[in-house]
Amino acid sequence: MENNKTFTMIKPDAVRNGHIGGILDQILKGGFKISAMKYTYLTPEKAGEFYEVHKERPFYKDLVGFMSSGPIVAAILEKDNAVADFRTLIGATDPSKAEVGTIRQLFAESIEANAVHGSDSDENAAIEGSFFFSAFEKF
Ligand code: DGI
Repeated sequence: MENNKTFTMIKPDAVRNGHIGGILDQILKGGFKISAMKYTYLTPEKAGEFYEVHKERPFYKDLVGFMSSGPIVAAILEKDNAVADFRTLIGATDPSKAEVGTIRQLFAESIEANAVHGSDSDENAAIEGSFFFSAFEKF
């Protein structure tokens, strides 16, 4: 499986707070190339499907509500070692624990409204990318 792609979303909090430009700037400065990108919206049904792996967790309902609360930016990013390097760039899930200078430390509000998503494996990066993009939308 290729290890040079990851999938990200700029979440509704970051879009609402005007951070699309700032986050894309950090992503590009971090050495990632944008292979696909769209400004879109997750319905509650689609958000529930995307986060299906968390459906037994206590925060699932709130997470689905939050992720469908406004527009998002979805993107496929390309770089060597993309999944691991992107998770380093975004920082810990809880922004109060994220390293200084990471995207979540700079732009996130809380553990739920944490500004960005980053895939956790090459396999999930491929699945998540295909959730949003068809073959002819990826470069
Ligand atoms: O891969 P991550 O996004 O860093 O984290 P994850 O896959 O463990 O969780 C997915 C999302 O679920 C995360 O970005 C925000 C939300 N989440 C995770 N843990 C908690 C949480 N939301 C709340 N309210 N409380 C949590 O403990």
